[in-house]
Amino acid sequence: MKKVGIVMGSDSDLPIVQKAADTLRAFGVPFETHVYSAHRTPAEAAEFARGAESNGFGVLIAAAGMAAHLAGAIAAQTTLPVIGIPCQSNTLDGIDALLSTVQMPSGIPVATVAINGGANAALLAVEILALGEPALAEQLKAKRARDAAAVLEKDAKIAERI
Ligand code: RP5
Repeated sequence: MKKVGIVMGSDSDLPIVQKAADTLRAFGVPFETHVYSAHRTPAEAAEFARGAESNGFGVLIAAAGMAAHLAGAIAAQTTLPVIGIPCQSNTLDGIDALLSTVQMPSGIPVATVAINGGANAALLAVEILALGEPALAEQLKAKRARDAAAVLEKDAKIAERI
């Protein structure tokens, strides 16, 4: 199975990235995690992205906050699908990172998830890999069924709590 590459702009993004890593681990999807910044270590970030396809990656996830151009900078160096996670910072609540990540000019797409959306970034990566991995597709369907059952269980109990 192809790997998922997770790049974060700083180790301060780790709490968000951890949700992505936990989700990938739950699906048994292999992944690698790196700290490469688009502005502090641009050469390393670009080199990782340029070599990702030949190094066995199928999808890349890039998490960054503030003026978050990491996902776009990674996407510029590869035709692998890139998923951006805008990370919340103290000053603008993540709106800065959301707009920086989602507003890519035409030609270089970044599939942007919600602010701090680590779990959804991983689920989207699994969905992409599942196109060529029927067993993963079955796992995704099973998870949806479990999630739905959990909601219906809450529905059945909600009257007792009011
Ligand atoms: C971004 O700046 C990082 O992705 C992080 O979200 C933010 C702050 O980085 P640190 O100053 O905590 O290293 O590049």
